[in-house]
Amino acid sequence: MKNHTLTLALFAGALLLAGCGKKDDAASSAGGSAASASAVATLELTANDSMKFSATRFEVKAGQDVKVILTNIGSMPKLAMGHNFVLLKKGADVEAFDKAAVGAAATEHIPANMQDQIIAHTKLLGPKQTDEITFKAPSEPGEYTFICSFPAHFQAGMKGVLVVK
Ligand SMILES: [Cu+2]
Repeated sequence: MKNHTLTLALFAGALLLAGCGKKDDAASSAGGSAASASAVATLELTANDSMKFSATRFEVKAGQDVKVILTNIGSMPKLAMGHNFVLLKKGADVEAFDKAAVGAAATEHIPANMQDQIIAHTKLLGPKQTDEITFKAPSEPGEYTFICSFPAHFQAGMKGVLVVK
């Protein structure tokens, strides 16, 4: 019985890996054509001591290279008011992710066991800090949620959507 469960788990894992690989391939091939047609989409946003992102909606093209620049313009200490930008995959359980993130202080509120739900994320930023990340937009059009995974911030409304056209 145990072996059977383990086999199933391994099989599911292999499927996930295979799925990821395929997606990456699709993204890079789609990105190849998109990149030549369009420049990098640069998304600048700030986060403040009132737990607000300066922008909550961005539009990009499928497979486009995306650069996110997040700046924490607040002045409260990082331990009390840190901010990050975490873009989740389609179908990710945002509520569950956020709950898990609360207990993930050791990894700056990025839950290690839910890395597979993340497309990209910045570092957790203290006051006046900036982080810049680049990634390829998903090849599948749709709406992708981003959040700040610092405890209580998502619940307070620190979230937005990346619309892939
Ligand atoms: Cu925050």
